[in-house]
Amino acid sequence: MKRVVLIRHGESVWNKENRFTGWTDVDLSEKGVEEAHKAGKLLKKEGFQFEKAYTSYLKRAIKTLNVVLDEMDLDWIPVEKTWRLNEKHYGMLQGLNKAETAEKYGDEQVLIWRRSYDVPPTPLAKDDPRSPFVDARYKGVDEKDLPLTEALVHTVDRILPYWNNTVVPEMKEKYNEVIIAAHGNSLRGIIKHLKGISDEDIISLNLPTAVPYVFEFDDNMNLLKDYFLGDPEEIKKLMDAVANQAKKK
Ligand code: DG2
Repeated sequence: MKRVVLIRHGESVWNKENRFTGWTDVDLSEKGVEEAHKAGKLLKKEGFQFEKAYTSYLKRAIKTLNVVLDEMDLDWIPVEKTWRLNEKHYGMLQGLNKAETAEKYGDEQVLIWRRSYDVPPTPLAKDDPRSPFVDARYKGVDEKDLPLTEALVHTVDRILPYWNNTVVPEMKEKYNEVIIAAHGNSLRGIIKHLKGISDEDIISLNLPTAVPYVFEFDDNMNLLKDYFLGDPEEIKKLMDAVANQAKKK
């Protein structure tokens, strides 16, 4: 049996302030760091022994992963960072408060921007200071791959080549247990693919911060089952809170 654990980073400073983040590289809040410690302790208690970790180019995911691995005494394992695991690019919404945006444009429009499968927010200009085109970390990325906004479909399109050509072959060849530390929407994209969730049903999946989500596979990487680690009632409450973040006050 093979296991992949997906984990959204702990609460970020902008999650706390309820602002659209996307590719903005904000840090974890104090609570977010605590959540990462808690997740690491839980994974250790449950006996996970990761052999490799994958994460994004964004520090909220990287730092969460580091805390988790440290709690598990697994700081030494190989870690691969890729821009392909970055959060969905939120275009012109990046930096705006989610509830204020709902006041201005309405709950329904904001739900479309947050959760519709194929309607992206207005794109950033290429030379906007927030654009990946002016950020040194994306220098090695083919310009045609760099987004200025994304809907989930676009996020899935750039994650799947990484899942199919890197994670799956490495697991078939040499690893039984890996962890992927990433983001609410980039992980929703992977989950949609793994579970064959429809474009309509994916709208209602909301991932809480720093709750390990376990996927078990056979040796050929066919999915056997998936489950969250932790108290189901508590997790349900956290998921509902994420869903309600962008409603009018
Ligand atoms: C959040 C997700 O991403 O926000 O970009 O604002 O997981 O990196 O905190 P994360 C953002 P929603 O799509 O849930 O509004």
